[in-house]
Amino acid sequence: MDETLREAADLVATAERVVIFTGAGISAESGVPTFREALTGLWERFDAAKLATPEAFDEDPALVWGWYEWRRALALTVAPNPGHIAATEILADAGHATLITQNVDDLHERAGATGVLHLHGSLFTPRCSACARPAALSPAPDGEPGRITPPPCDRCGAPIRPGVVWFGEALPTDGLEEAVEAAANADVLISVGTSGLVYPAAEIPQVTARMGGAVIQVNPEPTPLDPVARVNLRGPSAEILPALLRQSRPST
Ligand code: BJW
Ligand code: ZN
Repeated sequence: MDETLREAADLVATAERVVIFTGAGISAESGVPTFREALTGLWERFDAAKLATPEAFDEDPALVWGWYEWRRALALTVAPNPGHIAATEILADAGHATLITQNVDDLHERAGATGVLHLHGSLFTPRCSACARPAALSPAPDGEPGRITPPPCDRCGAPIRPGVVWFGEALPTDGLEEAVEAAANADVLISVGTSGLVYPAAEIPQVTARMGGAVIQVNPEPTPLDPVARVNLRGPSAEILPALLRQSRPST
């Protein structure tokens, strides 16, 4: 048996407080493109980092709204993969568990997770770009992505925007505080499928390590978190997380 998997499984099996911290990589095997890898479809023509900004929305709201509506439609057609399901089960086995995600899809919830902390918001909570009034979702668009004029706010008429956190915007204060506290108190934090480049979220595993907890990283590629992680499990999360779950449970 692989020694690094055994070491990670022992850490998980003996931990009282477990945090799982996820990024785009956990949804990759469900068919949701990540941010910093080869982009497909619409993503090929536009730089995700430039579209995910308030400046892009101000300059061309129909382009940005159309891109997010296309992503919402895509998120509705895909399903949680074995990585999402194993994450839910690993947390269900722990005495005290927290799931923190940077993802704006709802695949953790659809895999049965509850109380998920969404640090970068959600594709499913649009709001007014001026007065922040929550807006109703219209039916998701069919077919090819394209420009869609955002609907006006019921209250003030300003364009509706996606309920996500763009570059330069503050993360939700309550969610971030809860996430930092859970990371600080974690015996084990499992970081899954994140490049660790976007702050302040990238600080979360570092907090666990600084406070003496063990960080396990699941990623097919090296990241800046490698030297901080007690164990680096190289591979796709839809394979590694189910293996970690199996290995961390007492054999019958
Ligand atoms: C697999 C896999 C498989 C592939 N299995 N793994 C400190 C230093 C430097 C800069 C900053 C700093 N503090 C703040 C900043 C600025 C900025 C920032 O971090 N910039 C850096 C890029 C340089 N941060 C911000 O602006 C943040 N706001 C802020 O700081 O506000 C301050 C403020 C305070 C008070 C008032 C006002 C302001 C906000 C950041 C928001 C990020 N938003 C996005 C878009 C969300 C909406 C959307 O989805 O469109 O969030 S950007 C994008 O990156 C998205 C993601 O959640 C986030 C992280 O990406 P993630 O998840 O790591 O994905 P990838 O694609 O990068 O990596 C995928 C990984 O998966 C790879 O490693 C693969 O190998 C792996 N993988 N297949 C497992 N099968
Ligand atoms: Zn409004």
